[in-house]
Parts: sequence; C-alpha cells; structure tokens
Amino acid sequence: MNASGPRCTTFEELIRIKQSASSAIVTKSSTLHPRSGNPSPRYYEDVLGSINSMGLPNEGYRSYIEYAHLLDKRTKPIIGSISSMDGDESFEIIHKCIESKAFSALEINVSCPNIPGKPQLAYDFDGLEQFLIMLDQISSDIPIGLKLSPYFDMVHFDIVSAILARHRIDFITCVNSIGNGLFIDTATDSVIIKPKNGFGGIGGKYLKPTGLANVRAFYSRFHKLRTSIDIIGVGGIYTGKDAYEYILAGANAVQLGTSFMQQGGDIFNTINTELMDICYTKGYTMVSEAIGALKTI
Ligand code: RRO
Repeated sequence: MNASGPRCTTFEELIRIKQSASSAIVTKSSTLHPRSGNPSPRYYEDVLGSINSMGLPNEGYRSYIEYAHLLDKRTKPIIGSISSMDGDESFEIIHKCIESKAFSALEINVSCPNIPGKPQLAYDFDGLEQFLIMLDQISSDIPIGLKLSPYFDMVHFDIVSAILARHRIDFITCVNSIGNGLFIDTATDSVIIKPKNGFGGIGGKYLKPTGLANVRAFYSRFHKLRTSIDIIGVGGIYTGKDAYEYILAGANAVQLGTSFMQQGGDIFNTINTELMDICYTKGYTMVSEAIGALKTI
C-alpha cells in the first residue's frame, strides 16, 4: 500500500490509489483543521531518495472522513492517518474517525519530524506511554496502529517494544523518515529546502537499512514478549526484492513512500509482480510464509 505522505492528500489522489494495485488506501496524516504546511521549496529528491519538510499539509480530518465514505472501505481497505499535533486534539479526531465507521483502520502518526518547535512523540518515551494510556480508554472496533520514528539504539527498541506490549496497539508502521537530515546544493552553497533552515525528513534508498533494522528489531522483541502486534514496513522500497527483504525481516505488509512519489501508481503493480516471482522461485505458496524467516549467520 501507499505510505501516508506523498500523493494521498486530495480526493483525486486517493481515487488514483484506489484505482491502482495498492492493497489499501492510506490518507495523508490529518489534523483537526486544514493546514497548508510549511513554505516551499519543501521537497527535493536525488537518485538515492528524498528530503521533505512538508509540515503536515492536509485538508482536515472531516474531509478524510467524507472521502473515506465515498471511497467505500468495503471495496478496498482505507487506513486513516491521524497526526498528534496535540494529545487532546488527536483523541478528538480518533474518536470521531472511529465513530464515522468510514475507515478500516487508523494509523496514528507519532513521528512527524517537520513541525517547527514540536518534538516527535515517538522519541519521548514517557509522553508516548501517557498517550497510550489515554488511547486505551477509547473503545474501537477497528485496528489502531502507530507510525513510529526510526530508532538507532538497541535499548530504545527494548524500551519502546515493552511500552507497546503494555497497551492496546494492533500494529506499528516503521519507519517514518529519518528526521532532520540536511541536503546541500554546492552550486549555490545553500540548503535545498526552505523550512527549518534546510532540515527535513530523509526517505527513499537512504532509509532502507534503517527501516529493515527497525522492523527486525521490533519483530524479534514482539516474538519474545508474546505480543501479536503486526508490523507494516516502510523505507526505501522500490522493487519486489526490497519488499521481500522487509517481509523476511518480519513485516506483515509494506508501504511505499518516496518510490510512489517518484513513479506514481504503476509501482504497486511492478512490486506485486516482482514479489510474486520471488516467492514462486523460492517455493512459497503464500507470501505470508516468508514473514520473519530471516536467517542469521
Ligand atoms: O508532512 C510532513 O512534513 C511529514 C510528516 Br506529517 C511525516 O510524518 N513525515 C514526513 O517525513 N513528513
């Protein structure tokens, strides 16, 4: 499926995802009110990936409820992405989205790196736990997951998986972009994007080893903790082989961010075909047989 972010903000973009071979439709992270986001230029890409500081441009959660009703989750699952600009605001949106019955699942984004002055909740472990305590109090008949920041320290994987195992989280999506990277243009000796003096989230090929490691680290800890939290892998998936690597690492499903931004909806078809070929050659009858099957040496 698509990752929340590129090409999923307007109704027209969501229709195109519905018409593609994406297995689900994921919306841009939504807030209480529409936002135009950060000033441009706010996105740039090179051969290895992208930097963005979009700043959460979206049409407001009410629009996504309306769009989701029109898109009809019975014909293709719709995952509503919700941003946590502020705890109370998030809970209001989550509540209204559940009540609307428009979505198949909700993905709560606790990892946007691009709001000036607003730290990522995924890196504030006490704050994250407090957020999940509040979330536990919301009754939901649809799966609720968290979109996580990438982690880089083994102890952080231990801490975050223990927190998640204590609460009602059905899935995690890992990873969001690597926050606060910097691209430089030596023709002008300048930063390339405008917001935050050029700092932004890094996606694409730069992100794959980090995304794979995060999926693997959570998969093995969830197994030890005997939790049944599913994992959606995202970060640098351009081919069926990339998707297969994420599945070996432990992903139940994968999302496409920068590659979907660059190549449009045809990429879902390409990846599905390539992934099926790999699974056929390996002798799997179902892709799910490969989940977590990574060997160590
Ligand atoms: O809109 C953005 O700037 C943005 C978001 Br909400 C996010 O979660 N991750 C990202 O790389 N950009």
